[in-house]
Amino acid sequence: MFLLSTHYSLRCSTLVIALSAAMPAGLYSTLLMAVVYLGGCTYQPSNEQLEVWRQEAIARNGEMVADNAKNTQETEWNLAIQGETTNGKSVTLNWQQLQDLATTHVKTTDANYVIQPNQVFDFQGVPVSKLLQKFGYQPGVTEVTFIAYNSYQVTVNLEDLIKYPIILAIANNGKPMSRNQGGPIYLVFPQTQYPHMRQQYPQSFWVFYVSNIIVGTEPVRLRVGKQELNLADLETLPQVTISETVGYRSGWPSGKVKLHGVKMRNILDFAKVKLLTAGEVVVQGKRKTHHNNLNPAKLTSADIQNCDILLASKWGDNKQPIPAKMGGPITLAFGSECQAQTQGWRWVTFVEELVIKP
Ligand SMILES: Nc1nc2c(c(=O)[nH]1)N[C@H]1C(S)=C(S)[C@@H](COP(=O)(O)O)O[C@H]1N2
Ligand SMILES: [Mo]
Repeated sequence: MFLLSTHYSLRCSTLVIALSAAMPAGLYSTLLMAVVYLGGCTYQPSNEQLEVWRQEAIARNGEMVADNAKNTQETEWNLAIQGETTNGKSVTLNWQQLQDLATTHVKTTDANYVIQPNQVFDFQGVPVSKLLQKFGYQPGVTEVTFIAYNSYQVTVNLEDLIKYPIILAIANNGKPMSRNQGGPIYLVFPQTQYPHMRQQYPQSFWVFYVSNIIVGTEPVRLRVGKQELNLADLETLPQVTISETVGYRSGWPSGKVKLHGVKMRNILDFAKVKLLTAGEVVVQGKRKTHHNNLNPAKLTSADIQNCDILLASKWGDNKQPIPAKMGGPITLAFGSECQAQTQGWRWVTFVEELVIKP
């Protein structure tokens, strides 16, 4: 169990929601603790506010319980390795293959176990270095991005992954890890053996339920219905630049950012997709990490005609490619003239496919 990280206790007003989101299950004990902790805050939320948070927490918890019920079987869990591997192809390791590779033990404290921060656990798993050796990496790759089932992502230096036994743990003290321990696959850093890792890779780097590993950044590739477009295809289309405050979850600067890409309607024209008035396009990111998407990016044919909806592949003043660290190579972006309509739409990262519902 991961209880009350210290930084949550500092953020009184967000405590209840933060805790409920933090815990895959066990809502009521969570709420109880949260309420106890609120006593120590200077700001006292009203009963109405608490009730709103409670309802939000219950809704969120219900979703997570439903998700867990769907996916508790470890035999269904696999790990995709994608991006700039030696042959550039993605591979998916199934649970059996992962188990066979998971022969390394790392004895370390757990950055997330704040009740007894000095307790040492015996984590067993696959060293990321072993995967990098097995599947290779292309020259110039400097980082690897780990993506979780809940869309959370972190990026780690390739050099550190090669140098240190940073592992994808699948067992703790001889037992598979449950969801509320971060299982079935938990990114673990050997911070007991290498204490400098505590500062470099604190709690936020310990990713629960890892589902994808991206070596460097994937090439630009977009499925549109049954077709596949590449960078050269997209470069034949009119290039558009917007300057917006982005809605991506992590890795982007705050304030206005320039995004460069092509308009959704031009992509559909290029792919000769004809949408009827009632037609829809669903913008699909990485499938596994899509499960908890509250606002699927479903675009209607009117949205696509009337709005500047972009698939971006470059950003900033010097038009740099969007790295995996920022959810690239392709992200969904909305121009502000559609702000009213785009409220609630999701700025999808790692866009892989446009699912057409003509
Ligand atoms: N899969 C996943 N791993 C994650 C997170 C997350 O939201 N999803 N949050 C990170 C952060 S910011 C922290 S502080 C620790 C503890 O998160 P928790 O308090 O949500 O349990 O887990 C890290 N690993
Ligand atoms: Mo965190």
